[in-house]
Amino acid sequence: MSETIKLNANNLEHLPEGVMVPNYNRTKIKTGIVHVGVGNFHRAHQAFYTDQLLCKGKGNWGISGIGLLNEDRKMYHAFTRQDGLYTLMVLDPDEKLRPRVIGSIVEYLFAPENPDRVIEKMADPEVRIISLTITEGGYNQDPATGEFNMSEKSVQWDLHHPDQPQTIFGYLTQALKHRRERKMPGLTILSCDNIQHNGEVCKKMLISYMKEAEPNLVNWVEQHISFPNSMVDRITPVTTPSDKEHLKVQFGIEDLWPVVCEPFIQWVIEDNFANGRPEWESVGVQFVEEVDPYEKMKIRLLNAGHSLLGLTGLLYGYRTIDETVRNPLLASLLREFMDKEATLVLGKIEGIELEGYKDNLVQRFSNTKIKDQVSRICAESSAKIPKFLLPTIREQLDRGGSIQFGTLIVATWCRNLELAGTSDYSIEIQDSMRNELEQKAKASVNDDPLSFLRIEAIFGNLVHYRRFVDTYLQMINELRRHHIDEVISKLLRR
Ligand code: CS2
Repeated sequence: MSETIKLNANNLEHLPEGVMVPNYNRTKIKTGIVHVGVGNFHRAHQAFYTDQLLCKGKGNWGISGIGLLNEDRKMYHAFTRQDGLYTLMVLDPDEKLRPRVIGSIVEYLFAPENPDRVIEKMADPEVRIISLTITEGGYNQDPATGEFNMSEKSVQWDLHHPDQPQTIFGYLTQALKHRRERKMPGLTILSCDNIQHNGEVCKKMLISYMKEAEPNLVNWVEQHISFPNSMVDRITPVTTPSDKEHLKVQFGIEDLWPVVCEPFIQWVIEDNFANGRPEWESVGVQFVEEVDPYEKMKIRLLNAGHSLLGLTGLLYGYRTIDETVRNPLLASLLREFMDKEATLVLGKIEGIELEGYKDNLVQRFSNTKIKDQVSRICAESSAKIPKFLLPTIREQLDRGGSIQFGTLIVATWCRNLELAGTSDYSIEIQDSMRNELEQKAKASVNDDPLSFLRIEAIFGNLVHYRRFVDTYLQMINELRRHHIDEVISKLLRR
């Protein structure tokens, strides 16, 4: 294709045939939803569901996107240049690609530039839902105690500078304070992160912050704000230059930041909305009374399965998840972990046939078009492992069940950190706890064999469980002596 078109509102009607575009008048759409943390995942998931709803003419719920962090400046730039539009490319191995331009994010505010505008937006009477994808670490929960980490630097900043907050808790507190003072109705705060009981965790963290910052507000929040739990699912890799090139060459669209994702999509939400909600069920969202079993299943199988493939895959030198799962040893390891450990602590889930769910997961991981990055999966493992994996190990320890596959994941994580920075290892660990992780992992080689497991903020009291410690020591020693391939083969033969 020789001519290319820059994506923006004026050019929408000039896009080539075969590209789906919003069929609604975006200038007339109200922002009933404020969404904090507009990354690729939100753009492939909630914004897509909402776009479908707007296309069906069902309700007037647009999204006002918020970038809270300095790192969101690049997204701000893309949204400003493209009037909030972007292209979603759903990559199905069996179907022809049909890009879709998403229009549901009708506004984007960059908080560091204008905190007041963001607070006012959240307090706007038009806004009835504030949804969040702020990552597992964004809730500032101490994994060892489950409590809010009040000593965190930006939390301390917010307590002393309530008008110029940096954290989500500071923003929500100011906005809700305005809503109460202005005698406005409450709203729903909808967490969409991979945390079990995400709504409850979000509420607990916010209330803990408020008890320090605005104790008088707590009662009002308890009465007027709802925090539904939800389970969200769609694998969405980091956008690569070749994704942009693909869109440009095949479809003639110049998009600063398109999103690619897999065909699978699921959103299960507890139907508990304080001030109305979109009719998302008409585009496939499931509203249920109890989300817990779905969340648990997804986090303990898919997310933990991802960490298993990612952390072992790094030791092989694989770059993408489809590569890892094509290795028959890793595919068997994944299945054994799911069947012999994770599944045993799930219980029954209504309407779900677990064997089929697991088969489907393996298929999703194998999608060769997705090229989901091992580096994405392993990033911020310090926030993921305590939520995705350690609860399974704990529950299996309590019931006297197998822990060897889960423990291998922990040992593999430590082994990667030991190797980081050495000449045999070219990967850079991306983790906000990186220094401490690397230091403790390296110290475990010669000084204190348990120094890694003694990181209490991650492992809590697991280091006091004899069976876990013995299994871990055996695995880490094997990983130091043998290639990962040998270690896994031996484990699978046991
Ligand atoms: C991944 C998730 O970040 C991770 O480790 O497991 O981003 C995963 O791809 C999504 O939760 C899929 O819904």
